[in-house]
Amino acid sequence: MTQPVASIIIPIHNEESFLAGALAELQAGLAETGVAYELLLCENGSTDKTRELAFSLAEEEPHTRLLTSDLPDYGGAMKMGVLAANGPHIIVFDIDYSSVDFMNEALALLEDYDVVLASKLAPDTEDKRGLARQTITRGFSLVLKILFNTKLSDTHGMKAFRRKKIEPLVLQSRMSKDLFDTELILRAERNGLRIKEIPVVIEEKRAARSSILKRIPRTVFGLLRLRYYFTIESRRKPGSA
Ligand SMILES: Nc1nc2c(ncn2[C@@H]2O[C@H](COP(=O)(O)OP(=O)(O)OP(=O)(O)O)[C@@H](O)[C@H]2O)c(=O)[nH]1
Ligand SMILES: [Mg+2]
Repeated sequence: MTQPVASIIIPIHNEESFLAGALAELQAGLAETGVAYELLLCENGSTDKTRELAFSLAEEEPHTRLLTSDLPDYGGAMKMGVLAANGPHIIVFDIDYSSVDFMNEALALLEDYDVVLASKLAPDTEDKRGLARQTITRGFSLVLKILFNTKLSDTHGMKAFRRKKIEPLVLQSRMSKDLFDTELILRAERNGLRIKEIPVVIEEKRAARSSILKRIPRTVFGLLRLRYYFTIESRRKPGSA
Protein backbone atom coordinates (compact mmCIF):
# COMPACT_ATOMS: atom_id res chain seq x y z
CA MET A 1 0.00 0.00 0.00
CA THR A 2 1.28 3.50 -0.79
CA GLN A 3 2.23 5.57 2.24
CA PRO A 4 -0.94 7.31 3.48
CA VAL A 5 -1.23 11.10 3.53
CA ALA A 6 -4.20 10.94 5.90
CA SER A 7 -4.76 8.49 8.75
CA ILE A 8 -8.47 8.50 9.50
CA ILE A 9 -9.37 7.38 13.01
CA ILE A 10 -12.90 6.29 13.86
CA PRO A 11 -13.69 5.13 17.41
CA ILE A 12 -16.47 2.54 17.30
CA HIS A 13 -18.47 0.80 20.03
CA ASN A 14 -21.64 -1.25 19.70
CA GLU A 15 -22.14 -0.24 16.09
CA GLU A 16 -23.20 -3.54 14.52
CA SER A 17 -26.29 -2.08 12.85
CA PHE A 18 -24.75 1.20 11.66
CA LEU A 19 -21.14 0.35 10.84
CA ALA A 20 -21.29 -1.41 7.44
CA GLY A 21 -23.50 1.19 5.72
CA ALA A 22 -21.74 4.24 7.15
CA LEU A 23 -18.30 2.82 6.39
CA ALA A 24 -19.19 1.94 2.79
CA GLU A 25 -20.53 5.46 2.23
CA LEU A 26 -17.40 7.03 3.70
CA GLN A 27 -15.02 4.75 1.77
CA ALA A 28 -16.83 5.60 -1.48
CA GLY A 29 -16.44 9.32 -0.75
CA LEU A 30 -12.78 8.87 0.13
CA ALA A 31 -12.07 6.93 -3.08
CA GLU A 32 -13.39 9.88 -5.11
CA THR A 33 -10.95 12.30 -3.49
CA GLY A 34 -7.87 10.42 -4.65
CA VAL A 35 -6.20 11.13 -1.27
CA ALA A 36 -3.95 8.27 -0.11
CA TYR A 37 -5.49 7.26 3.22
CA GLU A 38 -5.54 4.58 5.86
CA LEU A 39 -8.67 4.13 7.90
CA LEU A 40 -8.30 2.89 11.48
CA LEU A 41 -11.42 1.48 13.10
CA CYS A 42 -10.68 1.74 16.83
CA GLU A 43 -13.04 -0.55 18.68
CA ASN A 44 -13.24 -1.26 22.38
CA GLY A 45 -15.67 -2.77 24.83
CA SER A 46 -18.44 -3.69 22.41
CA THR A 47 -21.00 -6.15 23.72
CA ASP A 48 -22.53 -6.81 20.30
CA LYS A 49 -20.95 -8.16 17.10
CA THR A 50 -19.16 -4.89 16.19
CA ARG A 51 -15.69 -6.34 16.58
CA GLU A 52 -16.32 -9.38 14.38
CA LEU A 53 -18.07 -7.26 11.78
CA ALA A 54 -15.29 -4.63 11.78
CA PHE A 55 -12.73 -7.41 11.40
CA SER A 56 -14.38 -8.75 8.27
CA LEU A 57 -14.94 -5.26 6.82
CA ALA A 58 -11.26 -4.46 7.37
CA GLU A 59 -10.25 -7.75 5.70
CA GLU A 60 -12.21 -6.76 2.59
CA GLU A 61 -10.69 -3.31 2.17
CA PRO A 62 -6.92 -2.82 1.96
CA HIS A 63 -6.94 0.74 3.36
CA THR A 64 -8.88 -0.22 6.46
CA ARG A 65 -7.46 -1.69 9.69
CA LEU A 66 -9.07 -2.73 12.93
CA LEU A 67 -7.53 -1.93 16.33
CA THR A 68 -9.15 -3.23 19.48
CA SER A 69 -8.82 -3.05 23.24
CA ASP A 70 -11.04 -4.34 26.01
CA LEU A 71 -12.61 -1.51 27.99
CA PRO A 72 -15.19 0.83 26.46
CA ASP A 73 -13.40 4.17 26.21
CA TYR A 74 -13.81 6.73 23.41
CA GLY A 75 -10.61 8.56 24.40
CA GLY A 76 -8.65 5.34 24.76
CA ALA A 77 -9.74 4.36 21.26
CA MET A 78 -8.67 7.71 19.84
CA LYS A 79 -5.30 7.45 21.58
CA MET A 80 -4.81 3.90 20.26
CA GLY A 81 -5.52 5.22 16.74
CA VAL A 82 -3.15 8.20 16.93
CA LEU A 83 -0.32 6.02 18.23
CA ALA A 84 -0.84 3.44 15.46
CA ALA A 85 -1.24 5.96 12.62
CA ASN A 86 1.33 6.12 9.82
CA GLY A 87 0.27 9.21 7.88
CA PRO A 88 1.64 12.71 8.52
CA HIS A 89 -1.93 13.94 8.98
CA ILE A 90 -4.61 12.56 11.28
CA ILE A 91 -8.34 12.97 10.85
CA VAL A 92 -10.75 11.97 13.63
CA PHE A 93 -14.34 11.15 12.73
CA ASP A 94 -17.26 9.49 14.50
CA ILE A 95 -19.06 6.77 12.57
CA ASP A 96 -22.23 8.91 12.63
CA TYR A 97 -20.41 12.19 11.99
CA SER A 98 -17.87 12.34 9.18
CA SER A 99 -17.31 14.52 6.15
CA VAL A 100 -14.95 14.11 3.22
CA ASP A 101 -15.30 17.85 2.57
CA PHE A 102 -14.01 18.53 6.09
CA MET A 103 -11.06 16.22 5.43
CA ASN A 104 -10.17 17.96 2.18
CA GLU A 105 -10.39 21.42 3.73
CA ALA A 106 -8.43 20.30 6.79
CA LEU A 107 -5.63 18.72 4.72
CA ALA A 108 -5.16 22.03 2.89
CA LEU A 109 -5.19 24.00 6.17
CA LEU A 110 -2.66 21.65 7.78
CA GLU A 111 -0.05 23.26 5.50
CA ASP A 112 -0.30 26.28 7.81
CA TYR A 113 -1.86 24.93 11.01
CA ASP A 114 -1.19 22.06 13.42
CA VAL A 115 -4.82 21.45 14.38
CA VAL A 116 -8.08 22.00 12.49
CA LEU A 117 -11.40 21.74 14.35
CA ALA A 118 -14.93 21.57 12.99
CA SER A 119 -16.73 23.93 15.34
CA LYS A 120 -20.41 23.69 16.15
CA LEU A 121 -20.18 27.32 17.30
CA ALA A 122 -18.23 28.95 14.47
CA PRO A 123 -20.10 32.01 13.12
CA ASP A 124 -20.95 30.37 9.77
CA THR A 125 -21.80 26.93 11.14
CA GLU A 126 -25.25 25.64 10.32
CA ASP A 127 -26.40 23.53 13.26
CA LYS A 128 -29.49 21.53 12.36
CA ARG A 129 -29.69 19.66 15.67
CA GLY A 130 -32.47 20.24 18.18
CA LEU A 131 -32.48 23.17 20.58
CA ALA A 132 -31.62 20.99 23.60
CA ARG A 133 -28.41 19.67 22.01
CA GLN A 134 -27.43 23.15 20.82
CA THR A 135 -27.95 24.54 24.32
CA ILE A 136 -25.78 21.81 25.85
CA THR A 137 -23.05 22.63 23.32
CA ARG A 138 -23.18 26.33 24.26
CA GLY A 139 -23.16 25.51 27.98
CA PHE A 140 -20.16 23.20 27.62
CA SER A 141 -18.28 25.83 25.63
CA LEU A 142 -19.00 28.47 28.27
CA VAL A 143 -17.76 26.20 31.07
CA LEU A 144 -14.54 25.61 29.10
CA LYS A 145 -14.04 29.35 28.71
CA ILE A 146 -14.61 29.96 32.43
CA LEU A 147 -12.45 27.10 33.70
CA PHE A 148 -9.67 27.13 31.09
CA ASN A 149 -9.82 30.61 29.58
CA THR A 150 -9.80 28.99 26.16
CA LYS A 151 -10.32 30.94 22.95
CA LEU A 152 -11.63 27.80 21.26
CA SER A 153 -15.34 27.17 20.93
CA ASP A 154 -15.69 23.40 20.45
CA THR A 155 -13.53 20.43 21.39
CA HIS A 156 -15.96 17.64 20.47
CA GLY A 157 -16.32 17.75 16.70
CA MET A 158 -14.36 16.40 13.74
CA LYS A 159 -10.65 17.07 14.10
CA ALA A 160 -7.47 17.05 12.08
CA PHE A 161 -3.89 17.13 13.33
CA ARG A 162 -0.31 17.09 12.21
CA ARG A 163 0.66 13.76 13.70
CA LYS A 164 4.11 14.72 14.94
CA LYS A 165 2.70 17.75 16.79
CA ILE A 166 -0.15 15.92 18.49
CA GLU A 167 1.57 12.64 19.44
CA PRO A 168 3.44 14.06 22.48
CA LEU A 169 0.24 15.68 23.76
CA VAL A 170 -1.70 12.44 23.34
CA LEU A 171 0.89 10.76 25.55
CA GLN A 172 0.52 13.48 28.20
CA SER A 173 -3.27 13.42 28.29
CA ARG A 174 -4.84 11.79 31.34
CA MET A 175 -8.59 12.04 30.90
CA SER A 176 -10.51 9.15 29.35
CA LYS A 177 -13.81 8.67 27.52
CA ASP A 178 -15.43 11.84 26.18
CA LEU A 179 -13.08 14.23 28.00
CA PHE A 180 -9.94 12.89 26.36
CA ASP A 181 -10.40 14.99 23.23
CA THR A 182 -11.26 18.07 25.27
CA GLU A 183 -8.02 17.68 27.24
CA LEU A 184 -6.04 17.09 24.06
CA ILE A 185 -7.35 20.24 22.36
CA LEU A 186 -6.82 22.36 25.47
CA ARG A 187 -3.27 21.02 25.72
CA ALA A 188 -2.71 21.89 22.07
CA GLU A 189 -3.79 25.45 22.78
CA ARG A 190 -1.72 25.71 25.98
CA ASN A 191 1.33 24.43 24.10
CA GLY A 192 1.01 27.09 21.42
CA LEU A 193 0.02 24.83 18.53
CA ARG A 194 -1.52 26.69 15.62
CA ILE A 195 -5.25 25.90 15.71
CA LYS A 196 -7.91 26.76 13.15
CA GLU A 197 -11.63 26.36 13.82
CA ILE A 198 -13.81 26.07 10.74
CA PRO A 199 -17.58 26.13 10.22
CA VAL A 200 -19.55 23.01 9.32
CA VAL A 201 -23.08 21.90 8.60
CA ILE A 202 -24.23 19.66 11.45
CA GLU A 203 -27.02 17.28 10.64
CA GLU A 204 -27.44 14.22 12.84
CA LYS A 205 -27.38 10.95 10.93
CA ARG A 206 -29.17 9.28 13.84
CA ALA A 207 -30.59 10.30 17.19
CA ALA A 208 -28.04 10.71 20.02
CA ARG A 209 -27.52 7.41 21.83
CA SER A 210 -26.33 8.58 25.23
CA SER A 211 -28.33 10.58 27.75
CA ILE A 212 -26.75 14.01 27.98
CA LEU A 213 -28.34 14.65 31.37
CA LYS A 214 -26.65 11.58 32.83
CA ARG A 215 -23.32 12.76 31.43
CA ILE A 216 -23.45 16.22 33.04
CA PRO A 217 -22.27 15.34 36.61
CA ARG A 218 -19.43 13.14 35.31
CA THR A 219 -18.41 15.86 32.86
CA VAL A 220 -18.40 18.59 35.50
CA PHE A 221 -16.29 16.53 37.92
CA GLY A 222 -13.98 15.55 35.08
CA LEU A 223 -13.44 19.16 34.03
CA LEU A 224 -12.68 20.20 37.60
CA ARG A 225 -10.14 17.38 37.81
CA LEU A 226 -8.57 18.55 34.56
CA ARG A 227 -8.39 22.13 35.88
CA TYR A 228 -6.57 20.76 38.93
CA TYR A 229 -4.10 18.79 36.77
CA PHE A 230 -3.32 21.87 34.68
CA THR A 231 -2.84 24.01 37.80
CA ILE A 232 -0.45 21.48 39.33
CA GLU A 233 1.49 21.22 36.05
CA SER A 234 1.80 24.98 35.69
CA ARG A 235 3.11 25.27 39.29
CA ARG A 236 5.81 22.77 38.36
CA LYS A 237 6.52 24.68 35.15
CA PRO A 238 6.05 28.39 36.00
CA GLY A 239 4.91 30.66 33.17
CA SER A 240 2.78 28.04 31.43
CA ALA A 241 -0.46 29.32 33.13
N1 LIG B 1 -14.13 2.84 20.79
C1 LIG B 1 -15.19 3.44 21.34
N2 LIG B 1 -15.97 4.22 20.57
C2 LIG B 1 -17.06 4.80 21.16
C3 LIG B 1 -17.38 4.63 22.53
N3 LIG B 1 -18.51 5.32 22.79
C4 LIG B 1 -18.89 5.88 21.62
N4 LIG B 1 -18.02 5.56 20.62
C5 LIG B 1 -18.06 5.97 19.22
O1 LIG B 1 -18.08 7.38 19.22
C6 LIG B 1 -18.87 7.87 18.16
C7 LIG B 1 -20.00 8.74 18.71
O2 LIG B 1 -20.77 7.93 19.59
P1 LIG B 1 -22.36 8.04 19.67
O3 LIG B 1 -22.87 6.87 20.42
O4 LIG B 1 -22.93 8.32 18.32
O5 LIG B 1 -22.48 9.35 20.59
P2 LIG B 1 -23.83 10.07 21.00
O6 LIG B 1 -24.07 9.79 22.42
O7 LIG B 1 -24.90 9.72 20.01
O8 LIG B 1 -23.41 11.56 20.89
P3 LIG B 1 -23.17 12.39 19.55
O9 LIG B 1 -23.20 11.44 18.37
O10 LIG B 1 -21.78 12.96 19.76
O11 LIG B 1 -24.25 13.41 19.52
C8 LIG B 1 -19.35 6.64 17.40
O12 LIG B 1 -18.44 6.39 16.35
C9 LIG B 1 -19.31 5.56 18.47
O13 LIG B 1 -19.23 4.26 17.94
C10 LIG B 1 -16.50 3.78 23.31
O14 LIG B 1 -16.70 3.54 24.51
N5 LIG B 1 -15.44 3.24 22.67
MG1 LIG C 1 -24.32 9.83 17.88
